[in-house]
Amino acid sequence: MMRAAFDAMGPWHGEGWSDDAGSPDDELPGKRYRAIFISDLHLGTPGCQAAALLDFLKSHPSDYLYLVGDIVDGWQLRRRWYWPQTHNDVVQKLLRRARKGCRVVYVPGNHDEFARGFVGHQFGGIEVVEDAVHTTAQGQDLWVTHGDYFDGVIQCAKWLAYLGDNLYEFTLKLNRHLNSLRARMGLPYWSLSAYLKQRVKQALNYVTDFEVAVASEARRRGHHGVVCGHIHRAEMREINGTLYCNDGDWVESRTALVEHLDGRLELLQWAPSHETQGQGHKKQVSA
Ligand SMILES: [Mn+2]
Repeated sequence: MMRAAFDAMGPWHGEGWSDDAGSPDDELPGKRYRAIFISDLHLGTPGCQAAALLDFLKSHPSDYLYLVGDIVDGWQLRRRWYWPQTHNDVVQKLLRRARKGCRVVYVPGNHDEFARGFVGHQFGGIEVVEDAVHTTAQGQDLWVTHGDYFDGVIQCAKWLAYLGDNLYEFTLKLNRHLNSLRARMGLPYWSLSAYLKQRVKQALNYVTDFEVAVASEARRRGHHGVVCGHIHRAEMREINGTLYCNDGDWVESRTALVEHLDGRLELLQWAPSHETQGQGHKKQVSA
């Protein structure tokens, strides 16, 4: 596997960020982060919230920008071509960022698996890697991967849940027959369905299964934590001593994981300006 480890490198921007002042896509005044992690933009689909993403990127310069997979939705584009100007603007913004000295690292996902054919190469300064290791300013090693390799776990759980669901319907019937039989035999009521419902609930918990699987693989590889996407569910928490971060998506939740200059990690949800009557505004999701 190709891997990028950039910890040894210092900051690569000087005071150079103002050199594009006056150009049409000026950075909006906003907080600078050490690193930004975004995934599941799904450019090329009507669901992609490209305008909000542009606002977010313009408002927050960073030393590192990780594109954690499903950036362009090759699956959807193959079925139906959809590429409005705002999606172009996002691509241009990313290229411009790389040109201006931001280290842009692209870890492809399953919807943009075509990019996996270009691992080890770079285009316009954007490096394509299979996965990466980001070291925070506090010295934490974070494994950066999209997360679709863990679909096996989810698929299996989904299948179990489906089986469980049908089984549940069946057991409701069985429960009635069983208990009328038990009553005739003078035995107390016992809920087979309640018992199985609990089992189905456990099977349905595939989000948790995914999170645990990703975190334990990160631990197995010797990292302090992991940054992934894929399931469109932003989250940041410790799982058995490993930091699990999911940066969410830009289809539904408009979320990003950011590393502050001091190494602190934070999950942000971006609210576009029309929702807040002013500058783009962010709120903390969890810490
Ligand atoms: Mn995905």
